[in-house]
Amino acid sequence: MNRQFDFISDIHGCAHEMNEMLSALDYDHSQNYTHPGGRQLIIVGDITDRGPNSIDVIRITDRMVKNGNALYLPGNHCDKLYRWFLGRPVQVGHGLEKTIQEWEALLPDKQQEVKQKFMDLFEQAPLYQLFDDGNILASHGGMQKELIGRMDRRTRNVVLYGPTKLNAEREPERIDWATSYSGKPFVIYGHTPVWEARLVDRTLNIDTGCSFGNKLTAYRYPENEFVEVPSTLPLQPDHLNTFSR
Ligand SMILES: [Mn+2]
Repeated sequence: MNRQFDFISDIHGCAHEMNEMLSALDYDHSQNYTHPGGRQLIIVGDITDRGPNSIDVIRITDRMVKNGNALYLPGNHCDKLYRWFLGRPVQVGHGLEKTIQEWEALLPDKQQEVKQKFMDLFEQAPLYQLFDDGNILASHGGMQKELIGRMDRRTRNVVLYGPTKLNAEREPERIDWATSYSGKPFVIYGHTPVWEARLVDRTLNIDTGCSFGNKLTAYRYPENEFVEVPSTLPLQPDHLNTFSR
């Protein structure tokens, strides 16, 4: 029998809502978050930044991945935190400052432990993942037909940042790629916060802006069901995108 999955994305330091979601989905907190039905949680990137408890989200993710109860995929915020841990020059903003602040407040041995957990998670994560004999594909920023099966630099950029085009200033700008996606797998992604999970043709955006005060959404496969947990953070409507379809 094929395994059953629960996809969530863009937890962004919202450990409280993540725990609520795990309870709602019946993952057992006392058993390393094992699901009694053998389900697996698929975390589609951006586990840290903006929210109040990024360190806890790293710990829970690490524990679930180590016990086989979750698969973690990277997002652009994860990539930035990874590069910061490596000591590379990164612009600290867009919520990364909160994660750093939380991490710096830890005792040195805890700092080392959390850093190691996160680095291991990031280094061992696949860029994106196919499920159910290639019927489903999960990728943080989205996907394009011609990139499926590839692991090169361009694919990495699309996975982390979503498909972009160069604007008049020759800077990359996000495009609404979902309306023209023509690949075979059904793509589950996040990265662009929306008010409600957004289904367009064979694409599903499940980033419902928990860190911006909206909600955390899980998509259950193959049941094709949604489970939602309201955010406890103040609502920031300006950060939630509205699309015409
Ligand atoms: Mn993102």
